[in-house]
Amino acid sequence: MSRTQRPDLSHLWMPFTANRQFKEDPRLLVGAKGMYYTTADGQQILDATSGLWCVNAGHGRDEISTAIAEQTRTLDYAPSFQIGHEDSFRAAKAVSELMPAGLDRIFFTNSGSEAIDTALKIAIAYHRARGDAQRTRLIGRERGYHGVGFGGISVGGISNNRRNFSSMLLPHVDHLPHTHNLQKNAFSRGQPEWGAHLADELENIIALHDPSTIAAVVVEPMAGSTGVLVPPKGYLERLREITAKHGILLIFDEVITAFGRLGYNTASEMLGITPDLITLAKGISNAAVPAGAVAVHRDLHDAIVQGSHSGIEFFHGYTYSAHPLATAAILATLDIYAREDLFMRARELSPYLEEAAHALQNSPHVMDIRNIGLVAGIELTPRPDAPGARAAEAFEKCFDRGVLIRYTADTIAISPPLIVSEEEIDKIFNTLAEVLETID
Ligand code: PXG
Repeated sequence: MSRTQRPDLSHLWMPFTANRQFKEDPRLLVGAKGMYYTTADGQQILDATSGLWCVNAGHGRDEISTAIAEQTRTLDYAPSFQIGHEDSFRAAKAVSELMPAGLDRIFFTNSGSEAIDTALKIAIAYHRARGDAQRTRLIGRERGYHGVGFGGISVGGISNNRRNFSSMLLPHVDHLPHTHNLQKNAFSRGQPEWGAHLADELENIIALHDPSTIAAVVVEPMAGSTGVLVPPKGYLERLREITAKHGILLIFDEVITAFGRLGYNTASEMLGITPDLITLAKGISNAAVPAGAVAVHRDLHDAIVQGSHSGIEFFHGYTYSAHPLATAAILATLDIYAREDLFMRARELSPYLEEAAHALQNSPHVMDIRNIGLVAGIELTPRPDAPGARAAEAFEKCFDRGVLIRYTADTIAISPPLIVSEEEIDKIFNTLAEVLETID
């Protein structure tokens, strides 16, 4: 099939995409380097979203490409069941070194969705291994996004993702209220002051179901894809206290927040709160190869692995768990993060990003701006008859002017690669400011 002609678009069913609309006016990428994508018609697009929150070291990193290319020549694939390859152990150690103390047992997956389902299973298996088999209830949060597996959508709190499947989600799941409140927290910089008490709702849910039935609570420290919801000061601390008090595991979904997005190894490190499990993906491999993982506290691991009589201790895993190309990409990626001190770079740039984002306060339609680390959310007032349409228009107009942004409903999310310069931050927000002036 010729690769010089425009491909036939009809066969691909695109994920989370308005397929009919897209195919009428497709935006096609053909290349990426550093901070920029190249489109099929030769336009350079500044990537203000790190792809989908994942290309933290910037695009087309030679060290990663070389590692992948060499790997595919020396050991293209190795099964991970009852046999191993050396780099899988090296990659697990390298990942564990970035995790909070104790979370140093790593289970590899291929995506964030798989990481979440794996973490939920580990939580259930842990309680069972300790003779607490009645602890099966899971608690997520409204507006949580934990991927698209049945486990992930069950604990997730996004109606659109759940609607078709509402009768067949995991049983015994409850949800905390989300923490978004514009009356109290509009235009907060960093963590909002108001809202720690929303964590107390967990006590009510626990009392309702009885603590002895609850296995785990799962939240994103910062909810990214549902509109950049920054945790109120003290909120996550309180979730940690309450879960610990009742013997309930706390899972942080750090698929977006880990690997420097907030200027630290993890949100957990940034906020000084240690959960029992952390889910990872995206930045773990700079997205060069699909990869994910769960970092598990060694006590959980030991309860399951040492606590088992003999044979396979945990009946779970993927053909591609610790795929050699993924572990090669992970090792090369983590090496770049360390060598270039990119997480510190993100931390140092975050006040600049905060200023640039909040400078949009008086632009048309802006009803909130929020930020943490190298992330900013700009929420627009929805058109009364067409929620989401304003942000969609901003997305298209920014793209036409050479900047890729992301939007969910009417919230625009900015999360550039950690190699972004101050000039590029200016370009992102100046473009957005110009575009907002043109939208009615
Ligand atoms: N957890 C979190 C917190 C995520 O953000 C997943 C799990 C699922 O990961 P996978 O690799 O299975 O997609 C995610 C994914 C967006 C956007 O527009 C965000 C995600 C995926 C696609 C789009 O913000 N996050």
